Parts: sequence; C-alpha cells; structure tokens
Amino acid sequence: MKTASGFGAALALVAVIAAAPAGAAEVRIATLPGTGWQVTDVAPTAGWTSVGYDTAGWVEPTVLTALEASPGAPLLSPPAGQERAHMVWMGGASPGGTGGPDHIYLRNEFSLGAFALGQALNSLAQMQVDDDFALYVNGNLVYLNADQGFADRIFTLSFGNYLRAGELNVIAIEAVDGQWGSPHDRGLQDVQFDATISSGVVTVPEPASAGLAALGLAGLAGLGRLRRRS
Ligand SMILES: [Ca+2]
Ligand SMILES: [Ca+2]
Repeated sequence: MKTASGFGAALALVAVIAAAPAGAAEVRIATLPGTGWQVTDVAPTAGWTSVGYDTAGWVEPTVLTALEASPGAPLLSPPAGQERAHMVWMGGASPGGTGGPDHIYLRNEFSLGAFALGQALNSLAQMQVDDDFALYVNGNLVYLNADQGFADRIFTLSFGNYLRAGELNVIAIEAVDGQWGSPHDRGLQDVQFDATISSGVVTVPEPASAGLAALGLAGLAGLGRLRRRS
C-alpha cells in the first residue's frame, strides 16, 4: 500500500474543503427568542436528550430582561456584531429572575445540514446557569455542574465530537435552582447558552477525556472571578 506523501495529504485536504457547501462556515445556537428553544418543568421520559423526542406541551422559555439589566449580571459575550444570548427560564419566573419552577428541562433541535455528512465539526460554547446544570448533546452528557451555587461562573465548553454534520442535532439542558436532589427557590434562577459550531476539516475529533481535561483547566481559570450569587 502506498503511503500518502505530504503533497498527497495536502491535495486530500483541498478536496475536503472543496466538498464543504458554501455558506456553511458557522452555525450559532444561543438562547435567543424564536430560535427553537423549548422548556418544560415536568420531568420528561427517557430519550428527552435525543433527536426526535415528542415535545408536545413544552413552551418557549421566558426571557429575564430585568435580571440581565441588574448590576453585575454575569452576561455572556456575543460574537462580534451579533445579539447577546439572553438569560431565560420558564413561564412563572418574573423578568427579574425570581419565582417560576425550580427544576426545568430545555431543548433545541436543529439541523447541521449546511455541513457535509460526516464532516468533523468544532464547537465553542459559553454557558452560565443559576444554580446547577447538566448539558447534553445528542444524548451524550457533555458537562455536569453540581457545586450547588456559584451562579456567576461562566463555563467554556467544547463538544464538536458529539455533533453530527449533515443531520439533525439536539442540545438539551437540565437546570435547577438550589441544588440537585433538592431543587428549591433560592432567589434567582436563569440559563444562558451560546455556541458557535464550525467545520473542523483540519482537526481530528478530540476524545472525551481530553475535552474534560480542558474543561477542568477552564474551570480553574475561572475560580478567581467567582462571586457568590443567590
Ligand atoms: Ca453551579
Ligand atoms: Ca438560585
């Protein structure tokens, strides 16, 4: 079997880039109104983190405008020139982020049909939840936060290896006010999420362990900025 030369590999890379559809540079999935997010406070049945789940009875999240405007609110940084992702929760919560259910489930099912089937993808996401959360991508648990508070912490997460180019995908978030095991009204609550997905033609999908190690380092870097928030 002939070994690919450097030149051959370069030609192969050019072929991969040429196969990518025009306009497929980036897909953004963020907590913005009217972009496919649905929420419920009724514990869903198995499969709710996977594509194709029946979301009958789920509703659009509520945007917490007054909480976003409050002094010191831990807001995410939007991509240049784009609207900032919003703090959301479920109906019943006031715009100031109080009231409403203590335990919610969010989903956003979306197409990555703009990318070629099987293409490697990168993702970079920012996320903030008051208080704790679990993030799933296509049924896979990407990150679990269970520190029972530290709601000002903004996480940087990567999950490109769980995405499926050319197909439907789903991001699912379980969030609790208070703590896992005993969600309770601890004053404020919100979820913010903002991910940019791009083609990953020059990378190999990272193993989950490497991704988690990177998350740990990102978490340590964020410790210095922690403030208590209820
Ligand atoms: Ca937390
Ligand atoms: Ca809280």
